[in-house]
Amino acid sequence: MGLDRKQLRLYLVTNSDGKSEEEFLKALEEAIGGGVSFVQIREKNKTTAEYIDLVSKALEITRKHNVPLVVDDRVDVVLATGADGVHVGRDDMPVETARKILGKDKIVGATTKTVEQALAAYKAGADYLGVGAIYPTTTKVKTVLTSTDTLNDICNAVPIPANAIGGLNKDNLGVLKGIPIAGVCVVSAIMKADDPRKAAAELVKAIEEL
Ligand code: TZP
Ligand code: MG
Repeated sequence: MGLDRKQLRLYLVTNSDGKSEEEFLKALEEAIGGGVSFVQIREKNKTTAEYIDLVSKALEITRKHNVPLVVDDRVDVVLATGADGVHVGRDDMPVETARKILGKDKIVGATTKTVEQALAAYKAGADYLGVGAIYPTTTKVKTVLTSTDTLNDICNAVPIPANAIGGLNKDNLGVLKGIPIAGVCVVSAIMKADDPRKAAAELVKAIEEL
């Protein structure tokens, strides 16, 4: 599946902790209704069977709305469910290996924190990059900050699209102004919102104003 840069504009990384399956799937569909254009399912506390089940159900929603869905880290879950691709972090499967296993038609995204890592991920076959954390985040305990200067350098160094991630919300995107990102990735700003549809719509507006 070819990835269009525009699809990365509002990228939701999910976290179903604290939500029933029904609540989680409803939040996902509402968020897409509000403007989420790309979804990454990221679960750290599920068994493989539970993970496959949740991704299969999430795919029914994302397919209906024509939104790509990738799975954090788990190439096996992508193969089992037919999801659109995988997102690999620094300690996950190497991009080259994920690309080899999934083939050219699946999406492979990678987290990078330096220009060197970004160039390596691009050469290894990544379709897009996630860069951060821009701000401190409570979602991921083990992460280091990436400066907006580095984000800008990465965007200019690689021909593939790059997104900003980490502690971002509708009120603090100003630091990204002028940086040629494809979009913004969020977890809490949508997953912890009382109204995920409204939260997504407000984020889209803030991104458009950049
Ligand atoms: N990678 C870098 S920061 C982050 C990930 C997965 C978490 C971002 O979560 P939030 O809640 O949007 O700060
Ligand atoms: Mg990961």
